[in-house]
Amino acid sequence: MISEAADRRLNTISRHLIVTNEDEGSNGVISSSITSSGGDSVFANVVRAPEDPILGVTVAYNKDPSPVKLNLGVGAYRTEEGKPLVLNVVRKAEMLLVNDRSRVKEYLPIVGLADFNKLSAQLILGADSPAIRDNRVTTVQCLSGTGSLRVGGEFLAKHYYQRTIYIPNPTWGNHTKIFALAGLSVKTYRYYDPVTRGLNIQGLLEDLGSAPSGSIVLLHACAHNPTGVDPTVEQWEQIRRLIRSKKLLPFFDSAYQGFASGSLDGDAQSVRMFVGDGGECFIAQSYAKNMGLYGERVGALSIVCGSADVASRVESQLKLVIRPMYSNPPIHGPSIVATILKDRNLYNEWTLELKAMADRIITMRKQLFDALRARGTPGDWSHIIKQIGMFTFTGLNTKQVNFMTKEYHIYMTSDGRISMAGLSSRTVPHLADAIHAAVTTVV
Ligand code: KET
Repeated sequence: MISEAADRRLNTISRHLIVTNEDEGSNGVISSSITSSGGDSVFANVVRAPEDPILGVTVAYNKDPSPVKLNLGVGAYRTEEGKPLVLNVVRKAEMLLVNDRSRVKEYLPIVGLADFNKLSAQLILGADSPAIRDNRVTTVQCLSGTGSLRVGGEFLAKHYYQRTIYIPNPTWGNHTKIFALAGLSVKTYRYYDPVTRGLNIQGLLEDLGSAPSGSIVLLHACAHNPTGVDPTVEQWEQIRRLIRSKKLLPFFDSAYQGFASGSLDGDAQSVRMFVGDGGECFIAQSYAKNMGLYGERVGALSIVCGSADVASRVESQLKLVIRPMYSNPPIHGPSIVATILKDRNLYNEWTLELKAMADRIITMRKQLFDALRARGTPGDWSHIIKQIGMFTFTGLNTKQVNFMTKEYHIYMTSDGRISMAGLSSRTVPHLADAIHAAVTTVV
């Protein structure tokens, strides 16, 4: 017997998977979904799944033998030499950890490393946050941003009266899957206007204005993925007032703190506006990008509650979500983060390295924009320098993307998003040639 709740969950999931298959069918990197010979396996009926629309780009890239190939798919920072970067400050922290003989590899508590949790809440909310001072914030260490979103989603599906979450259109592709699998019903609100290549603030306010009271609203704290379009401070204030007056519940995804403006405090401003008004909210934090700890899977979920008593009861329930999922989180990554965040010198060193990454991305924007202008590529490309964060939402269509992959060995997601962090001065001309050819030959 399948319970009604489980049944509803399965329906949501299968409905979603059908949509995803259709969505991804046109992506050049997706493999066939028809099974070949099953032999006598009990799994003979398992259908081949499509590759992930973002991580699958790297799979296709790895298979390409071309020496000029370029991976602008996944949002992962590369140096001018095109190499992954381990921050100096991370290496220093790791040396300190390795040389400290008192460190052991025991299990962490279910909620993770206490120091890490406290410092993470301070990083996003500000060290002097009244919510932290009043013990109204519960923070649990999770498996990077994705795990934090999922734990938050599972908690909401179990303990919150409203099951609908509104996510921006478009958004990071994994949001839909994370929240649908957590048991929430996923709807979208208007966000991006392809004509102005800017924020559709009117549409956003209308859609959130007509959402049922209590609905959850997913907001990108900064550097919206994939559009690179963020609300201005005034627009954030409009959004905040609407969300509070309609009693909607904000859920921030903060995957790029420090990457948008180069300033950790500047990029936390949206979140701090919502916490400053005394209301409740969820925040999922990732250290993948801003500390370059991608594969260490370090992140945190903070829930800002109305009182200290509620916060401690919420935390007790978060433990019941986490324990049967992965028991307790890993120890190495959060130890690196805590070492850096609690030492003034290491912290300052981190901010400099972070700023250097953000600045290199901004330089790439300028270089690509100049290269297209120099080629006389038709169209207005000023959005390349206006957009914020790791990505440019180019406006190239799927056919043009496929053309660039086939003819120029440039790999990117089929929605026309390019990871600016994957570019270098050396590869900008190749990309500009490809974009020029795509827009002048493919409709
Ligand atoms: N939120 C957003 C908005 C986001 O772009 C990512 C990752 C995550 C959360 C999760 O990151 P984590 O590694 O779980 O901390 N985005 C890049 C990588 C990916 O798709 O997994 C990307 O968009 O390329």
